[in-house]
Amino acid sequence: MSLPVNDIRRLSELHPKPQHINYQYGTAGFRTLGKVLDSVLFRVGILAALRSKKLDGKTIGVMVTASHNPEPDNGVKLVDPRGEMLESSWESHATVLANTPSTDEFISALQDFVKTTKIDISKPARVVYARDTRPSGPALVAALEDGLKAMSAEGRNAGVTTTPILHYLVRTINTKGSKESYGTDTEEGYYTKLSSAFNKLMVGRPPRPPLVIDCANGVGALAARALSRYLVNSLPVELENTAIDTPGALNNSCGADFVKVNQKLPPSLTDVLGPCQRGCSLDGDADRLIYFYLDEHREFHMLDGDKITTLVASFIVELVKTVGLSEKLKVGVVQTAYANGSSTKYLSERLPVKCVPTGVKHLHHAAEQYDIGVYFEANGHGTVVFSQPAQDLIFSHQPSTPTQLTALTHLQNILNVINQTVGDALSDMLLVEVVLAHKSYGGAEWDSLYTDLPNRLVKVVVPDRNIFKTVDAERRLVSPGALQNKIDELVTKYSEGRSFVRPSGTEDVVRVYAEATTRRQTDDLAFRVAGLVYDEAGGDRSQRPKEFL
Ligand code: NG1
Ligand code: ZN
Repeated sequence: MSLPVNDIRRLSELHPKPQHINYQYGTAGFRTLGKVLDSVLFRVGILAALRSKKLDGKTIGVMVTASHNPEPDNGVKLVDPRGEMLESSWESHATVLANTPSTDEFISALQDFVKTTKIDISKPARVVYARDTRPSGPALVAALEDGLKAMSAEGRNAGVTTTPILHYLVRTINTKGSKESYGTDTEEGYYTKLSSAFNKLMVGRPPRPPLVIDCANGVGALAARALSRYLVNSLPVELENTAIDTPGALNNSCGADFVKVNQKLPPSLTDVLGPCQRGCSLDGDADRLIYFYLDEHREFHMLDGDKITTLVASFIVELVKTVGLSEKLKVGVVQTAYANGSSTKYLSERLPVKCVPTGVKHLHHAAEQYDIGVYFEANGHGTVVFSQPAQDLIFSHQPSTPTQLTALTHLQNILNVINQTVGDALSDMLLVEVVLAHKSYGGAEWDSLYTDLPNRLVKVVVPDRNIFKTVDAERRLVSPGALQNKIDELVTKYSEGRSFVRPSGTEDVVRVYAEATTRRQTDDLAFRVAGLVYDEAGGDRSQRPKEFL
């Protein structure tokens, strides 16, 4: 059997590739302005079908979203059968196929690809797809559906939903009826799985003051509302920034990225959040979560992905110890270079900690090397993964005391609250709430585990970010030239100074991170390094942003 070339040709003509645009499948799939993604979505539809055929008809996921990015942006990424990110070797195939200029060249690239990758076209193709609330979403989904149609793939439209729910659906569909069954393959199945485990964990805990959830005016608003119906007796919530139909509102002065980058409360919550009340922000597709609270002087305190890691990992370690399984279940943590130095210090004194390059796939894979791996990016994206033997042990172990039995039951329920496929703001939120309730912590007690070093993240626009090459989990540059030496020299002048530079995988910029002991020193270091980057990358000196000194 060969590719249905006629159908592909006919439908491809409806989705021509714009000239002069070079697409790249980056760490979060293809991501750029929604209005230039039509041809990409059509081609991704075809690629998803081929991926499914290659994997013997397993269901592949496609998510249409641009996450925390501005509303006019959109994007698309593929999800592999266990709910994890697309295998990296296929990322470059995706890039090649998206960039072939004409229908004829696209078809011949497809034919080469099918041959070299040894794809059996006669196999079935199954794809489940969803989108976030972006206005460009419906048209992009229609283009994706044309790609599926061209391949006669079986498509299941999961509608408007969060990225982590789509990942959950992919995993549940593919494990249905097997020993590794992960739940019911519906949104309702997701809410039921998470909430029933959560509700069991909250039995007997004192009532909690309401949690304010900033939904970023995105799809998280729909999911948080649906989930809250299952939490009436366990967790009172107040949903804010739920305007999913207001043009321009998505991620605008709200959401997890706004809070993390600006290190302040979304203005819309100023009159909502009371002193000592907990709040949290989701991002535009609800896979990132940042907590915060105001102290009694109404001063803002942020609890980011590093703080979540610390809270969650410590609690799991305690439970494992109480159950008496410390020898058999090793808990480890995975971070990136963006983790606050204080968090790395605190965690390394207690647990194995690994640093990997940015991008969920790196974190996820490293976490899978532990029996129980906790990973979070500082920006609030993360989860906990349990190896299959660890899960089997947790569900088969025979405790010898009532205390052990209680701890084991908690561990079993914790496992069901967690969305192991990918970072999931709502699942992570439930997990955090469980730990806070069990430890009787408010925001301040949680925050006091360690004190963040002041930090600053700056973007630098350069003519070509690809000249920036890094090593050592992105902590050191090997190109361009002597830039790393200059950074090293600068950093020594700052107490507890740390700074690194890497090209973004999702935006056409270079990112500069800096931390030091005071806010002033941190900002100074960040902007000086940004200035070095700008000069070294051939930026026009007269255009150099004034804050780069
Ligand atoms: P890039 O643009 O490669 O820095 C950003 C985030 C990543 C990850 C991806 C995917 C930072 C510094 N970087 O990547 O952590 O979340 O987006 O969305 O937060
Ligand atoms: Zn996101």
